[in-house]
Amino acid sequence: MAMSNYTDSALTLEELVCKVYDVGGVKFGNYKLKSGIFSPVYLDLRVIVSYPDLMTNVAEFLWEAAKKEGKSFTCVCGVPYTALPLATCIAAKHDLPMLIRRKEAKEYGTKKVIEGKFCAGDVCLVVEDVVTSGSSVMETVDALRAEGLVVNDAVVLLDREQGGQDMLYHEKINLHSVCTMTEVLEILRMLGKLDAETVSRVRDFIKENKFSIPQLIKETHGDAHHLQLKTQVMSYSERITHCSHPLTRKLLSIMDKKKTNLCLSADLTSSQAILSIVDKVGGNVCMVKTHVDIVEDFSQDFVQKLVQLSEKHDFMIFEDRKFGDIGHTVQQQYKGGMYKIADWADIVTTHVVPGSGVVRGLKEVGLSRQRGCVLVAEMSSTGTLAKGDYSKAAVRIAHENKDFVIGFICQSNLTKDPDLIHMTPGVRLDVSGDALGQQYISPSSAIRDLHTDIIIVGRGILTADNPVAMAEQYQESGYHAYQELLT
Ligand code: S5P
Repeated sequence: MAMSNYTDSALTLEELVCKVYDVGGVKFGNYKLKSGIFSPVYLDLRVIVSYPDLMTNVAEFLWEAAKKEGKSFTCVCGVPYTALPLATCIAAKHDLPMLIRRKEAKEYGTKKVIEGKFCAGDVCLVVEDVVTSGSSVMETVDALRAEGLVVNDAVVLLDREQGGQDMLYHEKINLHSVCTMTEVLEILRMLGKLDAETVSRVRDFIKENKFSIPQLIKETHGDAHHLQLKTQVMSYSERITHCSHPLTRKLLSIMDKKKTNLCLSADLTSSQAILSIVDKVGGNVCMVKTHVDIVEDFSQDFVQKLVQLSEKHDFMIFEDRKFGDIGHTVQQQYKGGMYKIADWADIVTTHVVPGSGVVRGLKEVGLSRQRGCVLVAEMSSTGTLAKGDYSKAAVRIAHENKDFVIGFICQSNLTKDPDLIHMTPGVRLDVSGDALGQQYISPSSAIRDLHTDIIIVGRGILTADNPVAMAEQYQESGYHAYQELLT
């Protein structure tokens, strides 16, 4: 795993995890839990309070994780008790008013549950040490919301990856974590503090002890009627209110307004042919994806006309360049050469094979031009190597660069983070593949079963007898599957 540097913190993430481990905050063995089951890992992060240096470092990591997406908060509240000192450190260092939630309301005097000064509408960040099911975070969220505070975000030191993030997402809370159990295991293994067998035992335990959403809702709310699983999917318009990236917001608002989650992959070799089909189906799509390096008569005039069409029909332009070199090289490829991609493409794709430097390189060029990029986290082709740890690393890189990364090319739902859009190619109504390893699924299966956000369709439309009617069919099919998810 790459060494992560958090600029304002004195420690790297690896050093932080190592310190937490060294002071006994994470233990490996065989521990009986409250529920009676035995766990190969035990977390006791209360111990952190005995190490003031570590405590302030943990607080700083929490703050940076919460702020990474550029969010702002008017107050902070720790989940009692372990997170109280952590919230205090954040409040003191960043001059942010703090609130305290009482576990039980006072029997006398004011009977307040939330102590501290606040107004309805104040935006509160909830801080917690560990999230397992999400239920203790929700107790604090519910108490704050009951007082009229706005709570959309919670930050934890460690996500045990047992379903808490899904649960909180379901309750309209974005969970930010400094690290996940998988990352802790990777770091400790890398530092030689854990053997491979322990790592795999813990991984298996986590996998086998994941909570389902209905279980989590029961644990959080108790009441049987809450077991009715509410929709896990936000509508496009609802999601806009939960995301901060301007391009994500713009894309979702186009999808909402035009009732489409279809991206046309305009893989044609003549600029005239591309402009002609795009003008015809522009009303049916939210994005048009190009491969400009296959256009035989490419010119800047062509891309200018494409930009005009994007304004006429209100779609975003997505150049599927799939960068894959060191940061310095991709910068030249992005802004220079004959294509000058950064001048006209709202979004570009990149592989993450080179590591996060490729994204940082592109970002230096694209950020000031309000551009975004999409990481190829998984591929549709037979035998793809973009899977498992590679895909997980792509998700991590996305989270670390959310000012520029707006989503993934993928074949599954990789994160519940509303800012990150899932875009899935290999979508077709009528065939199961091609002679070169492309594999297809249907639009409804992509949206409904894979929980992807956008279907990318090329030949399914381009080679149809009536491409316009076919684009309408894909639009309808994809949008209908989205509506089904909402109901
Ligand atoms: O995994 C992938 C990633 C991409 S971006 N599989 C893909 O097929 N693509 C692209 O999506 C591919 O380069 C092509 O432009 C489009 C799929 O085209 P179709 O004709 O098979 O629908």
